[in-house]
Amino acid sequence: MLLWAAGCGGSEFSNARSTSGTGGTADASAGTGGSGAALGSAGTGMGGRGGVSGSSGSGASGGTLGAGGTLGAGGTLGAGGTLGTAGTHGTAGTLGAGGTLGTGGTLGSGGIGGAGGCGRVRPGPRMAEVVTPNGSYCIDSTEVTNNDYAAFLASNPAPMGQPCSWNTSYTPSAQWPPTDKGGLPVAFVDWCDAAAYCIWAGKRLCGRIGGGPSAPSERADATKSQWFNACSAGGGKVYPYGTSYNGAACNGADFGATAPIRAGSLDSCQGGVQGVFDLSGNVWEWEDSCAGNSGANDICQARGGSYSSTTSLMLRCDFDQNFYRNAAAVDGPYLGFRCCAP
Ligand SMILES: [Ca+2]
Repeated sequence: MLLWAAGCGGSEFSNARSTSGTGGTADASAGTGGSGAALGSAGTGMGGRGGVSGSSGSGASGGTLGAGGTLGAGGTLGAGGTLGTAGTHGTAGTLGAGGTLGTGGTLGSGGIGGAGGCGRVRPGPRMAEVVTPNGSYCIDSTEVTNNDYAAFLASNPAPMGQPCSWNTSYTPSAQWPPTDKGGLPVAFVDWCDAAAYCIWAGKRLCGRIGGGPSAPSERADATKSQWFNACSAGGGKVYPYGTSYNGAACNGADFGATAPIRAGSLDSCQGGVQGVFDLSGNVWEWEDSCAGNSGANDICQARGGSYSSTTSLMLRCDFDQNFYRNAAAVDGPYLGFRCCAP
């Protein structure tokens, strides 16, 4: 979302409010500014547009675009700003005033593109940004719901190739169409249904930080597994809400609901990333982490436990449950998914 590729002042920015060449400011999630590059000769230089273009910040407002440059001989224009790291549900940044026409000024460089893009409008749940030392990514704030999944089916999605060429239908194997479409997590889906949905939504099934699948051996490695990193807040938590088990926090068997609840409806089950819900309990969540890449009988992992998980162990962030890729004999009302990006 590079709003300003380079300074280009002139009369269009003659209503400058600023005489300073500095760029604008960004919110806390904004990146750092690029420096200005010299340009222009005396008498003909053009005002640059520096500043910061905040994009959607995580829970914050975007940055502002800095003011332009100065008028006068030898004046300098503001250094280019930065484009804020994109995040979730932030507001767009505002534009600063343009620079005035100067002579011999320097032209500010453009900003730096934001890394996240989690706030971009995509089908399915709103996404939250997860920042890690190994790179940032986005994760769905909730499990994918029946409503979300119905939109996918309505698109008449095409079959996938291997390892999913055996999967000729994306329709859940039971309870479809759902009697209650109101935000309950979709279930009765196999790995390929989940993967195809995420691709359709411009996302991917949560896998390895940086791209590709996460190896099953990396299930509790916060530097590798997107799902685990988000659940454990970078490895610092055992459960998304803390280090000690609380049977009343999330929808495991101890919660007593005995069925899935509306995705994201339980405030006490928020975390490890702020604004992300139900990483423990409600429904298991397929992960892009399989042993083998052959087809229906590959062993793939699901994460987080479900409403029917009777032990705290199964509801931990570092636990994984093995299922066949085609979910044969085990797909049920307790098995769903969420997506990540990129
Ligand atoms: Ca869950």
